Amino acid sequence: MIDYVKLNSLGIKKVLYVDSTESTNSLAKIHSEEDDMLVVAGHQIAGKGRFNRKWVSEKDMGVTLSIIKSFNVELPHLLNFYASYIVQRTLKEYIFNIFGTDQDVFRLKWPNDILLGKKKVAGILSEVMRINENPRKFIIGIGINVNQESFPEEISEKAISLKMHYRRDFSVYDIIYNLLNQFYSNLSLVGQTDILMELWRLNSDIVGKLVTFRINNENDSFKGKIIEISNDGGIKIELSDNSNSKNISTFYTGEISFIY
Ligand code: BT5
Repeated sequence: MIDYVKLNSLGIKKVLYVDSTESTNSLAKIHSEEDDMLVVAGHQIAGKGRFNRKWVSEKDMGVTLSIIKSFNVELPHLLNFYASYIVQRTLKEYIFNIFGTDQDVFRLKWPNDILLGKKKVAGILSEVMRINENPRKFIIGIGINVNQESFPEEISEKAISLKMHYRRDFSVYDIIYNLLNQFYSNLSLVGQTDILMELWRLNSDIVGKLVTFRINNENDSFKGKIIEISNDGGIKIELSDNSNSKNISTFYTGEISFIY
């Protein structure tokens, strides 16, 4: 059960729990006048990913929540890096506290995926409500696969849950509490881009990797090597174009797939 008093003590002012909704981000938008409000669902029937993609989850088997919060930030997309770092740190520490080991299996993948081994265990969808105002109101949607035992065929190669990896159940509510505790305890990082991005890089281990890069939902893709994740969140890729000259491009949006 959600312990509202415990959540209040962290800084959350309001909590809305629903058994089922289309998407917690969509529900949170209706409440976007609120600040420090948490919207949690037992089930999402139309969970959203980026670029109109879907987030698939089974009822009560994972974390599906959105945090409504104002931030005074120059680069709104850095909130994605904050949220993904917080999710990875939560999972790492939560698992370490249970097993005393194994926390290195959680890694960050640009721009905002959390991997368990080579597969995705959590994702972030943060949306800005009024882009031209500052502080801006953000809706930070977080999905974590906890006790789900399988995924639909189209994503079974790339999705994983804690249960599929550790072969036991975990408490979704403990994870939600730990997540919000980390989220509210580390807010100073949002104003310290250099430190945030250094922590993000340290927990990502993607520099030097060979990848296929695709810009959003476009069909075109190309291969290259990751050179750097810069402090503004951009990814620098050296494109493999068969010429001897170095062709390095920076991208701020898109998707990478590792070539193993
Ligand atoms: C994301 O998008 O990873 C953002 C996911 C955010 C979900 C949360 S849940 C609470 C809140 N309310 C919402 O409606 N959304 C947020 P993206 O990087 O675009 O990845 C989406 C892709 O991941 C899909 O196209 C699938 O390939 C894959 N996918 C879908 N469901 C998945 C799952 N449960 N686990 C791992 N991968 C999944």
